[in-house]
Amino acid sequence: MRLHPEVAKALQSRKPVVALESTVITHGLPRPTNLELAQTLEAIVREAGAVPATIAVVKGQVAVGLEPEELEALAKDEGAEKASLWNLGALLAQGKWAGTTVAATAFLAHKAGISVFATGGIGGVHPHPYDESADLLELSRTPILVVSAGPKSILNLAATLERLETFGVALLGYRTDHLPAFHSPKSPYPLPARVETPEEAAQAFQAARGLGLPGATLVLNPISQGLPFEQVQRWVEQATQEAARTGITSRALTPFLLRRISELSGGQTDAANLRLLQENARLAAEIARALSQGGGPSRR
Ligand code: PSU
Ligand code: MN
Repeated sequence: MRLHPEVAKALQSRKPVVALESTVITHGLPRPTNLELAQTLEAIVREAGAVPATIAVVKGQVAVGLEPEELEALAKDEGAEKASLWNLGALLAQGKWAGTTVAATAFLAHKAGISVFATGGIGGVHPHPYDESADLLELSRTPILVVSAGPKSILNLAATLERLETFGVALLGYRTDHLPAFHSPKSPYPLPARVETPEEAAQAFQAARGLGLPGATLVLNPISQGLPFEQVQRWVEQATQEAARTGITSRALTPFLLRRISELSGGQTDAANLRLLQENARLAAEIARALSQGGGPSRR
């Protein structure tokens, strides 16, 4: 694992750092939007006073913080793999390039000593065919703070929320009482806790870490100008039926569904995805700052 010098320095001096995942770059968004977005997220984190650490697999090495040329090469590489926990070791051994999922990024960021991580939407339980993201299990055993706009809208939200509860993942609605639904700011499902400020989110995370709770704290940040929930559900239903009919499963399922609802919505879901990613990066940087001002989370 290679720590970028700027990231290493920030961690040493307890300056705020925000980890960013990279499957959204390699598999979540169309080219060349993906590169622009990746660069924009890093810039947003910097503007908000934190150091960005985009995590990816670069030529068989885990990189925590990428050089600009590496970010560009990753975004342009159509053969880049999707690194989750089940293939991470093999991808390293084989010298591959890969985007890291939420599961892999959370694991690696925590290992590197980073406390805050921003993504778009987390993976979860798919309605059909049977598929469940490794994000859920990893979030249950990695004490890191993750900012997302909710589980991705292609998922069975009720089942995903149940899983998060069962697995003991701490959930904080950011200025909301209901689970945000990625492209939509609100779903019908109530959350167990709510915070109003980055400081309150940081305090809840520190309290959980102080106890030594094993799981992540998920800050759920509703998209500011989202799409109507029922509308998105209709696109998702059609895309899901197509996936079932054509036999798309496993790690190909999430990328297929995201691309298909983007086509069905005339690009509206991609526009929403870009917006929520930027909003989450900003909030994550604010929380990272609040954490570092509070002395940082107590370590186990
Ligand atoms: N957030 C986005 N777009 C994405 C993802 C997240 O806005 O493409 C990625 C994340 O890396 C997440 C992955 O971990 O999709 C989920 O894939 P799966 O369901 O196969 O675990
Ligand atoms: Mn899967």
